[in-house]
Amino acid sequence: MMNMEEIFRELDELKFELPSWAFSDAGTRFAVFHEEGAACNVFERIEDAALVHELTGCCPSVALHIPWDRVENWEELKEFAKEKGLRIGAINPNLFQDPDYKYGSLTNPSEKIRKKAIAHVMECVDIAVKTDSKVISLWLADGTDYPGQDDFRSRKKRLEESLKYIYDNMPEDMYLFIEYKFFEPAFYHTDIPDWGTSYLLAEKLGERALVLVDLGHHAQGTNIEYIVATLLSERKLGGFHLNNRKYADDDLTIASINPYEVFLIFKEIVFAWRDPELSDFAKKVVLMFDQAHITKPKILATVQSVVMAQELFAKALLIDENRLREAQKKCDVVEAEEALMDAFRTDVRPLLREYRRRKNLPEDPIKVFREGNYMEKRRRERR
Ligand code: PSV
Ligand code: MN
Ligand code: MN
Repeated sequence: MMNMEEIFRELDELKFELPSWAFSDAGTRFAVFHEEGAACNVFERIEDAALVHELTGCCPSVALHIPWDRVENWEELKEFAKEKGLRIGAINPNLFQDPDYKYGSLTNPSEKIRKKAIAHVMECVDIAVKTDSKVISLWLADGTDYPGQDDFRSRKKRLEESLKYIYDNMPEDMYLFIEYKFFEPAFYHTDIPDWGTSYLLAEKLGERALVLVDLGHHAQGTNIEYIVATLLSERKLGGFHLNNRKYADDDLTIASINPYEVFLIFKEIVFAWRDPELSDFAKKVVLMFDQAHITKPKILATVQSVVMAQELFAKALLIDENRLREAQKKCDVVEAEEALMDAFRTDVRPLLREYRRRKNLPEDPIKVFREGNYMEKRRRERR
C-alpha cells in the first residue's frame, strides 16, 4: 500500500492534454449551439485551455485540429501558448470534412484524392515540426455504406501504402497515433474499426506508430481495460481520447456514465507505471480528452472532467497491488474484487484537496471557476 507522499509523487506525473476543439461551439448533427463567451479562434481556445491548466495544474498541453486551428504564423502561436504556460500537443489532421473524401481519404480509389489526403497529413507533420509537437494523431472517417461499394483488400492495401508514405517521411522523433472507431460516418464497413486493425497497421509501420484508444469508439459492453492492457503489454498504446458514451460516439464528459470503467482502465495504466519493464513507456501514454460540450458550459465541463479524471486516477493509485496479487494467486475472486472496490469506494477528495493546497492550486477548481468572473470577462471581451 502506498503512503500519501508516494501517491502525491505519482500524481505529479499525471498530466492531461486538452483539445482545442472542446472550447468552441459544438453541436449534434441537427444543430450547433452557441455559448456566449465561448472561444472563436485558436488563440481564444488556447487561452481557455490555459485557464483550465491554471485552475488544475495538470494540463500542460493542448492538441490542435487542422484546419480548425490553422494560422498563418505557427511560431507566433507556439510562443503564445508558451506565454500562457502551455505547449502544443498532438496535431490532428482532418480527413473527414472535405467532400472530396466522400469515398475515402487515405483509402480512396482515386490516386489524386489519396495524394491530396497524404499532402494534408504532411502539412500537419510540418505544423508539428514548427510547433515542437511530437505527435500526429490520425482518425479516418473512411469506410463504405453498401456491400460491393469497394474492394476491402484493395482499400487495405491503399491505406497501408498511404500510411507508409506518411510514416517514412515524418521526422525520426515523431509519433503517429492511429485511432479506431467501429462505425460512423460509414455504416456498412469502416476501414479502421477496431484496435486490432490499428495495431496491425501500426505494427507494420514501426515503433513510433501506436494505437489511440477513444473511449467512445467501442460497441456496448466492450471491455476497454482489457484492450488497454493488451496494447500496453505490446508497447503499442500511444494515447487516449478520454470521454464517456451512453449509446454511440456521444463524447460525454469522462466518467459521467460509468466511473468504475474509467477506474479499471486507469488501474491498467497505474500498474504499468509501476512495472519496471513498462514504466518508461507507460508514462508517455498521452491522456487527452476528446469531448464535445453541448449541454454543459465548455470551460467548466473541461475543469469538471479533469477533476473527475484526477479523482479516478487517485483511486487507482490507492489499489493495494500486493493484496490484489495475493488474492489472484489464491483464485480468491471475492477478495480480489474487494481489493479493487476498497480503492474505488475511497473518497479521495480530501487527499486531492491537500495535494492541491501544497501546490498552491485552488482546492476546489470547479468552485473557483464558478465563483470567478471568467465567463463574464469572456462574454464582454469576445462579443
Ligand atoms: C472521431 O469521432 C473523433 O473521435 C476523432 O478523434 C476526431 O478527430 C474527433 O472525434 C473530432 O472531434
Ligand atoms: Mn477521438
Ligand atoms: Mn469520437
